[in-house]
Amino acid sequence: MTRSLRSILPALLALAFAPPAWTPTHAPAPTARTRTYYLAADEVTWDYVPGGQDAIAGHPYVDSAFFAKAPPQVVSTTYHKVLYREYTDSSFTTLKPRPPEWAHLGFLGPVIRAVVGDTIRVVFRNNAHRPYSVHPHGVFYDKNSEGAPYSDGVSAANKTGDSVPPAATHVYVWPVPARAGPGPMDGSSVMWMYHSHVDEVRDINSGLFGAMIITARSKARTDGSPNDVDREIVATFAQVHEEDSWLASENLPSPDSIQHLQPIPSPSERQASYPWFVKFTINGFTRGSMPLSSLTLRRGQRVRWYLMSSTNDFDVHAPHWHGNTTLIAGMRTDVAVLSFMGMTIADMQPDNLGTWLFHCHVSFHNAAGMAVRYLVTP
Ligand SMILES: [Cu+2]
Repeated sequence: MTRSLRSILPALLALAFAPPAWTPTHAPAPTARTRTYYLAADEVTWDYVPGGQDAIAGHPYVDSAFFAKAPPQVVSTTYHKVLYREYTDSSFTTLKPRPPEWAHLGFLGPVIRAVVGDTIRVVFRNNAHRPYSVHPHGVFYDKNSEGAPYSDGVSAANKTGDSVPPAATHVYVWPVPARAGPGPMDGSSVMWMYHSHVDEVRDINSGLFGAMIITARSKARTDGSPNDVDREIVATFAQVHEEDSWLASENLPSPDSIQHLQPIPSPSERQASYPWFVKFTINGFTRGSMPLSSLTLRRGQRVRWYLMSSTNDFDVHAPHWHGNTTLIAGMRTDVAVLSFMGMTIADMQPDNLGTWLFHCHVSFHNAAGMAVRYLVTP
């Protein structure tokens, strides 16, 4: 063997026994791109208790359980609402089917997903009868993509996204910088909400809100989902005030009958007269009406729960899982804390088989139906 061959032999051997250069040790992080979503505000009917069963108690649904001091009343569970719905393209003719793993989203808009470094583009069509918008939390936006009208020194022509009239379309552009992605103490993904903000309270009570999930680039699959999570769930704890919806006049009975339903005889009985048209929901489901099939997990799965709340008085919640525990910011718990429009992430690896309660631990929220069930299978 020549001296020169001897000198390069170790390198040759290393090459011969090294894994091929193209063998990936991890799936490569996806390259940055623009992710376009076609989102419409549609007026649709939503039933808070499809099937009419109180799945928690195991008997037909009765709306009066919380209002024990008031005489039993029949209050409709069905309301005309304005919801964000996803379409396949800019023609807004074909609804994008919601995949089974997101069936639990209920009345929420679709999950908008992106990876740090991407740009989100939301083509928003207002199919409803008054102006609405899409206001995102967390991601970067200029004034034309903020979706919230207020006095900010910007001309109306340069902030047309603040209030999109009926039948109009607006394109929101939201870059996703590092500060919109996971922070030092976060896991591989974070959640932000998006909602209409022309009249924040009435728009949200009408139904216009949803969730965005942003994944760290080094932890993202090609579809943008976090590669160390097997199952993602979004759960919004919302006390929906139907009397504050823009569609209240067509949903609610006449003022006379509302008065009949809400006697306010004295301050001491105020709790008993709490408005009848408030729905205590998780994703628009109340008293266990979220189908169990939509919240079915497997033992050992790495499950990420993205929790958020809504904007009304008393929209402070204590999501509690029976049967399994979670990690929130690295700390073990089975009760999360949500303040108004709060967002929290809990990671669970279920080890306990069976059907389990998932409910708000605020006593009157729980009593009024803010509860669903989840199933852990082998
Ligand atoms: Cu609650």
